[in-house]
Amino acid sequence: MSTIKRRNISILGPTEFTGIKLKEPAEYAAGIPAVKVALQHSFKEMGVVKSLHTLAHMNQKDGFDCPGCAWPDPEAPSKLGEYCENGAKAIAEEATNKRVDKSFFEKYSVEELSHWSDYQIGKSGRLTEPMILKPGSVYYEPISWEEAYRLIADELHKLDSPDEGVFYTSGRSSNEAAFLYGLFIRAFGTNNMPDCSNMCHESSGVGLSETLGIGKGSVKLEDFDKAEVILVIGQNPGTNHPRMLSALQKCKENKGKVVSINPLEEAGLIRFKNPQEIKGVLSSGTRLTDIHLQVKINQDVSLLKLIIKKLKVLDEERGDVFDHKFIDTYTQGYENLIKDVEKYSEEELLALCGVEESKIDEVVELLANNNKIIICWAMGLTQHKNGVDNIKECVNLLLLKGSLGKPGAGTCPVRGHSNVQGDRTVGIMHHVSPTLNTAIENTFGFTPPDKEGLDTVHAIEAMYEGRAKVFIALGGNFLSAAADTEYTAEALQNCDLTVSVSTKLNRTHLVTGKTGVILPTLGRSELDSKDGKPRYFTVENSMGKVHQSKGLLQPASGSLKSEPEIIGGIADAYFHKGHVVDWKKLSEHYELIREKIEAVLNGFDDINNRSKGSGFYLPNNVRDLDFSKLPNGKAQFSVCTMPKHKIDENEFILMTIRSHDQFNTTIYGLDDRYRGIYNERRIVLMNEEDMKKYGLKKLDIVNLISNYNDKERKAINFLVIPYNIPQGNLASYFPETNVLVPYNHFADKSHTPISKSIVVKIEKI
Ligand SMILES: Nc1nc2c(c(=O)[nH]1)N[C@H]1C(S)=C(S)[C@@H](COP(=O)(O)OP(=O)(O)OC[C@H]3O[C@@H](n4cnc5c(=O)[nH]c(N)nc54)[C@H](O)[C@@H]3O)O[C@H]1N2
Ligand SMILES: Nc1nc2c(c(=O)[nH]1)N[C@H]1C(S)=C(S)[C@@H](COP(=O)(O)OP(=O)(O)OC[C@H]3O[C@@H](n4cnc5c(=O)[nH]c(N)nc54)[C@H](O)[C@@H]3O)O[C@H]1N2
Ligand SMILES: [Mo]
Repeated sequence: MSTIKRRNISILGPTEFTGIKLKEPAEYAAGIPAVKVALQHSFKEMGVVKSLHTLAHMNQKDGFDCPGCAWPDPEAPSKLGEYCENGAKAIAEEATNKRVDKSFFEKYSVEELSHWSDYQIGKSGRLTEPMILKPGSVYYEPISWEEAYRLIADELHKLDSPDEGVFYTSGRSSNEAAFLYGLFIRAFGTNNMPDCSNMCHESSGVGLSETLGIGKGSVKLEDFDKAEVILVIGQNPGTNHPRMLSALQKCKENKGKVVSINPLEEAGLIRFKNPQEIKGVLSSGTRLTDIHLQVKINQDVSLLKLIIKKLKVLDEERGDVFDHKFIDTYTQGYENLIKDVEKYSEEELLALCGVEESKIDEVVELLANNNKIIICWAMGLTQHKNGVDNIKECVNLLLLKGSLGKPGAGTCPVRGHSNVQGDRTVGIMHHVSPTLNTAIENTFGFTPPDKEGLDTVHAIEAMYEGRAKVFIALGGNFLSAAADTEYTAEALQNCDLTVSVSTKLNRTHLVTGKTGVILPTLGRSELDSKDGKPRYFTVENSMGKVHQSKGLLQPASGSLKSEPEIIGGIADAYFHKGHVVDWKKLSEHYELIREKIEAVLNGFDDINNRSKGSGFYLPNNVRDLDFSKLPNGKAQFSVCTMPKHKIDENEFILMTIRSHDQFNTTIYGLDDRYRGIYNERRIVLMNEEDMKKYGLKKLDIVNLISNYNDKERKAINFLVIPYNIPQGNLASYFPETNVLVPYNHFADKSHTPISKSIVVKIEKI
């Protein structure tokens, strides 16, 4: 161990309150307030002219893809602009006129900055030039690109094995950047490619692959127009995927029904006033949710088992409730599934899920009478110990109804980051794929490693234990996004070198290895050109469509480089030109990268031409009802486990969720407008009966404490807010509560941290 003094960094930042104001939760999403807030954020960060110019090009065919969520664009985007309030905030955050430059870093030490809140850190502006934090120093100083590449290459050469390197990816990187990054990491010799997906939809990927043979959803946007029933489970689209509300609205206009399954009655799912339609703004809007099932946290499997059980009874009476022809032709495991649901009594399932039976019966009736069914879900299902089984139980329901491979029906895991799905498709993956390795070897002439790599939770453990020493991140904010903040901080600080390729300053830049490097990169919205010629890159949306994205704004600084160029620079410095791949050439010519993507991966034929315009869909075996890669060539029914929580008398289950004013760890503002919470993030939502039971009043201050394997973790200073949430359940925001999530408790098979079901005690101050 070195003798260099550790920096005195505040890992969690300030815990003071910011001045809460409470109102009633909203009764509708979007409408005029959304337009107003979108423009307020945009004007504040970019000024009026730049705002209007920028927003007009977002999600248009010749423009750039929204850097927010991965919801697809309609074929004919609205003339009023195809973006939402939170997309406008995402772009305002990136296209801000504020700068974090050399003088900023001369003024503030990392120790000082670590006492700022994430909100203040994020609002400082865009990074402008490469910076280095030298061992023992507390001030970042400028470093040239060439020196930075050389330093990184030297540290990589010093490692005893390539497996001592960890290469993280967040989901905003383009297909071209991610492909090149994955290629370099494999050429370097490791599969240590943790990515944000490990903390996000990994449970969906595993659950869907094992049952249907593809880790992606099967629906297309137009299926929403045709669906008879849409179940939205464990997802808050009003905040996190606002453009999905227009798709739900279309379903409603076509007489479809929307069911939401959520411990909270999220305002965004109640009623929607479409800001892109005059009638949407002026009228009372469209009622979206027909039936809301207020399930207890992590009891979706018991609720779904109960629904399946009740459907079975009806099927015995009517004979046509399940699609027996579909079941016989395409599936395997029906008898086991039925045997499994018969093990449980209706009463016990009802008590576990905590939902009113009459409402469940209404949903059962809807499902019995219709078979164009879509199930949408997000983090409310994936971030639990039984996250994979949550997904598989949804697949069970769709298989019983034959609701796959037909218009208006299918699976819809709603992705998070705007290109998280694409990054995985083009090779960001810690598992070994023999097919991919062979294709890389045939195309490039080197042999990729065949040892399994580390995912996010195991990479943290390896860094903590000194088995990994260099951490490189292509985007993201690893410290604040990952579980167990203090443990993760220790892990990063144990590294010899941590490198972040970033657009904006965040806490991971402050909690570094002995040496820390920041490499500033172009954002989505910015003009990326080479020799005066604009370049474009491609992304894949939540529904498997690949299309181009072309920035147009003047870059935040003349010193920024694109992500592919940065990867090429590191690779070139590492290999000293002594490698079969011409990294520099490849990294500068995105059309060459695309040609290689086409050569290595299935479904990208003629990508250079087909990605222009509205793009093309990648192959999807579920759409074609082709299950040939699965056992016996059949889609698989699954017997799903029920969650087991050991909860003492005075313990609760806590879900860590997003407010309306954040994008993951980027805090846009301090309001959660739809939930009626203003100017404060340190809050915990609690049922009024529970408050009475524990003698708590509105705005009392409490600490939240988790205890796993005899290790107590504490998050301090939260204001109690009475809320319509099931008894025994709590909700609070991430990243503030990430300190409570134990790094070594995660979903079976997918290893996604249990961020939505943390057992906690409350301590009144
Ligand atoms: N504006 C904005 N957009 C975003 C993001 C953002 O932070 N801000 N993040 C992006 C990313 S990376 C992602 S992954 C997505 C996240 O999108 P969401 O998954 O919608 O985000 P969360 O806030 O985590 O919300 C989870 C929802 O699940 C519910 N829930 C929690 N536990 C359970 C449960 O056990 N059962 C059920 N049925 N419901 C439960 C919560 O009440 C909440 O409504 O959004 C993407 N889009
Ligand atoms: N407790 C709890 N923890 C969670 C979750 C939860 O629900 N609860 N959700 C999890 C989920 S779903 C996810 S996806 C992860 C998110 O984990 P991450 O993806 O690691 O985190 P973000 O906050 O999205 O990363 C934001 C940073 O990305 C950088 N950035 C933005 N745009 C670009 C770009 O174009 N290029 C580059 N190179 N950098 C860019 C900026 O510097 C910004 O500060 O968090 C997970 N953590
Ligand atoms: Mo995510």
